[in-house]
Amino acid sequence: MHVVRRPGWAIPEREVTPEHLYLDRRRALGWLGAGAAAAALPASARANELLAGRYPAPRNDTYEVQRALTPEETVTSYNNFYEFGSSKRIARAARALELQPWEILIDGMVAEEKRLDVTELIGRMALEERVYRLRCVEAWAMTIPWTGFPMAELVKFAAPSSGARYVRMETFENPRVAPGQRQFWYPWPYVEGLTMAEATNELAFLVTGLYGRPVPNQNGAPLRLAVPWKYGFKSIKSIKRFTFTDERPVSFWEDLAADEYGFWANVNPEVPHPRWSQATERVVGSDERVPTRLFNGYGDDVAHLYDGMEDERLFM
Ligand SMILES: Nc1nc2c(c(=O)[nH]1)N[C@H]1C(S)=C(S)[C@@H](COP(=O)(O)O)O[C@H]1N2
Ligand SMILES: [Mo]
Repeated sequence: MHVVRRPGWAIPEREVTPEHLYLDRRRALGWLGAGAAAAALPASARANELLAGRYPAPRNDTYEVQRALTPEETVTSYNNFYEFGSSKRIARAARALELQPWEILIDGMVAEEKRLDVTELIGRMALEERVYRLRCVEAWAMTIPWTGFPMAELVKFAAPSSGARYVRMETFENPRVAPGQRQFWYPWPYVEGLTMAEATNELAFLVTGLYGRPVPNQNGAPLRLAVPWKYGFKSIKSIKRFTFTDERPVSFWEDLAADEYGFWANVNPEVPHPRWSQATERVVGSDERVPTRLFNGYGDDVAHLYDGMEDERLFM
């Protein structure tokens, strides 16, 4: 049982778009009972079918937010995924990503290196739904019902040694299917990292689904991160590898432009990006602009992680 707390950013569930609005639509799409037809589908669709039996997962109400849900159509058609291009309209290109097989490697400072298919990894985990806000460093925001499992469970499964201080995550690398990866001036593969304290904080979530079904390719299938108190670029998509290390990882964007995108990247309205203000954010799918919140509104859960770290560039 989850203890339901009501932190500052929480509101009663009825103020969030009611679940039945999208459950009904999903039923209307008839995706359930598609198992028999699965054999005729391409491999990527078949992998999704295998996992579809796990959905919808029970909602964990601890993480309600003060925003209406962003419409599913918007969440799945306005994306950042540079492997498939630098525009927001990469959903079609991302269909080329093959999800089966999808081997996950867990290595570095661990008791034993592990290689297993993502379906097996997800199969070991209890899935739940959480509604999180997503704040891109470009000053737009969404509110998304993710399905997944706490990153702390992945850490437990990995059994890192006591010397491990960071977890480094890496996206797939396959320029054959991802045209962006043919652009040699980017430091592929996409890399991100968290401290062990961040990775085991209860908010850090490994995403397998969205709106009650397997996460679509463009949103980071089959496994992506959601760390809602940080700018969106920290929430790495389509992860292949988790490496436990005592060295701070250099992330993709930090490697490209360290003055603009740092390791910590915690959301803060008072620390502007060098080229624009972070004071407000555009709510994608509406005409609204709203004030940005410190730690994207999740400070009660994470501010303590940064006590005594005033010398670090925590908000960029
Ligand atoms: N591998 C990979 N992960 C990525 C990105 C990317 O380009 N490649 N973009 C990041 C950025 S900048 C954001 S805002 C979010 C967007 O997630 P969404 O498209 O699901 O909203 O994914 C993040 N994860
Ligand atoms: Mo972003």
